Amino acid sequence: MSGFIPYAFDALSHEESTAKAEAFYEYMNKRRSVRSFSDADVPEQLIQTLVATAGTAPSGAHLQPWFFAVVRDSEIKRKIRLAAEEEERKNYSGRLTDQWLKDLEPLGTDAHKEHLEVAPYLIIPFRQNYRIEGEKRLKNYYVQESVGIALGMLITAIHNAGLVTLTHTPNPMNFLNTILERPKHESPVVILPIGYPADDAQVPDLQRKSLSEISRIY
Ligand code: IYR
Repeated sequence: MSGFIPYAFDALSHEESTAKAEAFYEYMNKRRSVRSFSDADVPEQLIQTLVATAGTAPSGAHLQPWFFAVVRDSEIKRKIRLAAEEEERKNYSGRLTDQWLKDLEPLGTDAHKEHLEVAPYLIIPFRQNYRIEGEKRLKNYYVQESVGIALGMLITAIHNAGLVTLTHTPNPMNFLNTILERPKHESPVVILPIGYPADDAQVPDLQRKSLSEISRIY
């Protein structure tokens, strides 16, 4: 069939697959959202490789409806921090429901977002709600799903590279379009600070649901 090439398949035995899957699970189970960062630098090329990995995600009709803004400039990081903290102050002092605040309590979060300036990089994935071709505005498909998958792959790549991150979602977050000069058909999805954990970084003592709670074999 034209436009098709053979799939480059690396066959593994069941034993190899099982060993790889178990080792990967053990490693992924160590991933944690880290909220206190060191200011230690990360090579730019490494960040680029992580973004390239996110860009390998499957997407609706292979339209790849994403854009990743990578911020290393401290002035821009400062602007993002100030704008995010302004929104978060409103969230924590009235915009979030009492139940929501109660649900957040174990995480120890508040409106203070120092990590947005301390971490050497911020990555802000944007979803492209539609695409523009010449004068035409064309539909993208399964945009949320596609970008969600790419984001999951980015977080996995970050952890795999021995770095830490945190998914920060100030709400509303359209200030990011202004600061990062992104067009209006794009919406920011999350802010990911990326770097190394602070020496004294702590994480909440959380438990993950068991396999039987999250799954059933039919
Ligand atoms: N966006 C706020 C509140 C917040 C909301 C959820 I859902 C979290 O899992 C964590 C925090 C903040 O970033 O502090």
